[in-house]
Amino acid sequence: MRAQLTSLDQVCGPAQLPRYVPEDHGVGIVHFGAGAFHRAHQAVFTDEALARDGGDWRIVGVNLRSKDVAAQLNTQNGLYTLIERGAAETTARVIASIDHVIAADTDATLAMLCDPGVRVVTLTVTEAGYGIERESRLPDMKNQVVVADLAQPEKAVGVLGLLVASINRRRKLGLEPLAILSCDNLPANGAYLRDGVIGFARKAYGVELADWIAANIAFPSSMVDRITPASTVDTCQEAARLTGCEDNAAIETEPFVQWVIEDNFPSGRPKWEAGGADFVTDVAPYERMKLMMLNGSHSMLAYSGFLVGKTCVRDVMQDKHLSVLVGRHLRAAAALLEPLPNFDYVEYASALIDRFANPSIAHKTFQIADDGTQKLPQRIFQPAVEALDAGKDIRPFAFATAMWMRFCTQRLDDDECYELRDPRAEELSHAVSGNLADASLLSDAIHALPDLIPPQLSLNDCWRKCITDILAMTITDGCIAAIKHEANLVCGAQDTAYDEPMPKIAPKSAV
Ligand code: CS2
Repeated sequence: MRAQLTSLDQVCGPAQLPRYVPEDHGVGIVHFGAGAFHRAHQAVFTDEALARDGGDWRIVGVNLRSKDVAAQLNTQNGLYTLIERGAAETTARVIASIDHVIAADTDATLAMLCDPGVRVVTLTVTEAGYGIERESRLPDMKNQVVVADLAQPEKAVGVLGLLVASINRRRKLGLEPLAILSCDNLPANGAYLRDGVIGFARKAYGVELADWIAANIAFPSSMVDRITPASTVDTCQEAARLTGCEDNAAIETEPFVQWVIEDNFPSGRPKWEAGGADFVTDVAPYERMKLMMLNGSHSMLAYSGFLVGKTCVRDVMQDKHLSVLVGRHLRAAAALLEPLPNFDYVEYASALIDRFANPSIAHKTFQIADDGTQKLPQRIFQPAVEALDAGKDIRPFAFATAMWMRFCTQRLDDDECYELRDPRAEELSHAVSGNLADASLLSDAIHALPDLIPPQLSLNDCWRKCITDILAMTITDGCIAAIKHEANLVCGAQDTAYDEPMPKIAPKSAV
């Protein structure tokens, strides 16, 4: 029987070991949301920064609900195996940047956030995890956790409440100001979190603390990228092969990794450049590109792929019809982007296609399909509004939206049902019920949901007609037929014509 990974001395396999002694470094970062993505991304950049530049920058994770990851990592003294699966080879390294993880414990979280060594807070809590209203960027009073935390701010259990309670205490203790860095796929994630935190502080503690936060706490924006499927039994088996140890916290990811960060850290930061992070003055163009191209096409392919039985993104990319639609979506999104100096969207799109097709990464379409109401506004609806304004083709965005609506019916063509995992699932199910067989009624009901599809789209006849037509075809002829029909529109020919390689991507903005 293998020993469990609890110390670096036990590792006896090809996996690389950290090039520093973890115990020599103190904690400087608290991270909210220590799931697979964090372990494949920020923790790895920090590992590299510790190796190359040292410093007291180890991480304490905070998971607000789940206790599983904390239990796994804490048993292993924070150590875990990172498996990088390229199309041709697999490599592994043991990451030691996480000190420990706190699970669902307000006192321990506040104590850690008020540790004088902590100067940076990072977050990957998903689009749905902030409790901030999208439009107003104020605390979301429909969110039960936000409401409860506002009533008892010192007993907070949510992101905003814990951040504000700790800032209030740190201020009284005279500790260094924090930089709070959102790493979720949201537009202007820094400003979004800043407004939410300030709004919460104003309501819970009053205007003085709110003003102090506005003047002292930094909320840099950042764009993060690394395709990271949920770990499986295979992941742990592969980790065991590569480290000689049992590792219940192992994760697998692709070789590609990117982090673009606004450089605004009042009390210092790790040298994340060591891991390849780019520090820029304006993250917005990178964020738009990633949200609209990678995440937009991801959502489109996840809904349409799942509906026709494609379990993983790589399976979608093997499908000649769906891969044509991925190419179309990438071109349509790229055509909305301003040119970025020294950056080629055509190359970016080709690299995305290769990453999606990576045969070694089993990224589930059902996983990406989660939380559509939280993801589509920035990935699909906003680009659609921009396309309308610019007189460009809205069809790719309407197609993605129609496939999401069809997904919301929770019915495959053969009537098999599946779970709808979305914070607004109840509202969606209510909108869908009774309208399953009528595309027009179904689309009306979903368009009528508040704060979801922007009025520029819902009041536009052309948009509404595209959605109804596509949705109707999925209902009457089935999803496979609707996808084939759509791909034929792109290729302007019959089914067989696009055995050819995908047409070359040439967005206007890139040339
Ligand atoms: C995906 C993202 O699950 C999803 O919605 O689109 O998690 C995607 O894999 C990452 O943003 C890649 O960086």
